Amino acid sequence: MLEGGVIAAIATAWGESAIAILRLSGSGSVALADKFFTGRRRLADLPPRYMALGRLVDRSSGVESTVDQVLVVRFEAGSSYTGEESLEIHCHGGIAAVQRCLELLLGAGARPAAPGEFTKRAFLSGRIDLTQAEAVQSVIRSRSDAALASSERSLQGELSSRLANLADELTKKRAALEVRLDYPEEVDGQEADEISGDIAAIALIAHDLAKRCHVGVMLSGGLKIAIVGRPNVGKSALLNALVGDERAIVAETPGTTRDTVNASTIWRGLVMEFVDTAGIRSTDDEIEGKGIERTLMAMRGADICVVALDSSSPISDIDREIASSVAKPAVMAINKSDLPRVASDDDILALSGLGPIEKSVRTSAIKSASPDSGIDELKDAIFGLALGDVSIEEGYSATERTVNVIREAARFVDEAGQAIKKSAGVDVAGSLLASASEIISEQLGTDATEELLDAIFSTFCVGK
Ligand SMILES: Nc1nc2c(ncn2[C@@H]2O[C@H](COP(=O)(O)OP(=O)(O)O)[C@@H](O)[C@H]2O)c(=O)[nH]1
Ligand SMILES: [Mg+2]
Repeated sequence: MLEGGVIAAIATAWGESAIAILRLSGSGSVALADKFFTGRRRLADLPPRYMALGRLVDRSSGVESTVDQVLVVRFEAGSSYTGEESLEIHCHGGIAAVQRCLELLLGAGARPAAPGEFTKRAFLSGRIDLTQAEAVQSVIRSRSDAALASSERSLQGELSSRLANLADELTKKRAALEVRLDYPEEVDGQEADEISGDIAAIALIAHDLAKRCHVGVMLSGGLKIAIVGRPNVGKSALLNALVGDERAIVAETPGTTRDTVNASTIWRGLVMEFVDTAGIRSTDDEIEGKGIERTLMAMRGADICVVALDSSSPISDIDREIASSVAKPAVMAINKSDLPRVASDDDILALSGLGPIEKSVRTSAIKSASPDSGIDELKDAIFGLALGDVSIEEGYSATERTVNVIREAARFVDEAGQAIKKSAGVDVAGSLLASASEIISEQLGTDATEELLDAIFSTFCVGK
């Protein structure tokens, strides 16, 4: 539960910097800061959104001592980030000055803000909805221009208005079905077709939105890609080539990569995090055995796999075993394309039928500097697989939770359509649409429970 009162926190990152900013929010913030502020006028007399230069002074020992020279700006209730009376104090950066300033404020009755509490207050006062609150977090976490753009789209309310539009459509359709219930005669074939057509259109909106948000999740969280394959096919060399850096040890002796190595690169705005894994091989060497466990684990944690092959040697049973154990959408890297080809096309083709391998690219990891190394094509293939038919400009930053909510809503709508088709009745369809609209409303925050709010805001940093 949120308590009221004045909350205070450092809003900038910890460490040496030119300035640091403290935030105060809640009724009484200005009076509280005025106890320590010495300037040409009192903060209470300062026009809102104007900065005043002054000092924060500590008088607790009976002698006045300057804690730091500061710039202060105050915001009035109704026109601040939180919607409450609030204040920002800009002091010198580093650790001591900002920490002392914070201690002064806490000593005078301000409470240390909980993680995300400023944004939570902004939500509770109706300044932003839940989707926008989550977007604040993804703006902060953005690591690429594309990630930032998708976060800004969500923050500006584009995603919220699409969700609201979806909720609207659901309500309208439900109302129409309820009217239909007042006429108890059976739904005839033509009418059923019409209703299920309308429902299918709503389902399409929901599925499209879920896909766009999934792209947003990948944009902000990065795409995890496990490079798997038998020893010596060039997985470590591929990792180095993909990120353009010597991150993993490349060696001629099979089985040298015994740990997993992570490295990332940004490709067309998408952060790609590659995990190089130990080669999968039937072995009784215990250390390598652990490496294999890690491979399977890396594959589990990955969004996408790169299945690496060595085209200069015949396809083996281990290659086939690996291909059939792939459980994520995968791209095949037919590596060592600079060497004479030994693996037969038929054997390679047969591999892609064993697992969810959707594309294949010929690569030469050791010729990564050359334009025909296939490395960029490999990244493009991964990019295409991740985004599907959604373009990066259509992504909406969102959390995994949001994507699941929208997917669940889409499933309810799908089921409603099926209910109509199977003549299970308009009442069944109506209640399925009601379930869909309920969870969308919760997502928008109109019905959010305290548990949900806590789960969301506790992931924020303090001061946000
Ligand atoms: N000719 C050629 N050699 C490669 C290529 N990729 C990797 N290698 C070599 O294959 C050996 C094994 O590479 P490495 O990346 O350690 O394989 P890993 O065990 O799958 O990680 C090393 O000697 C690499 O130099 C390639 O594209 N072409
Ligand atoms: Mg290796």
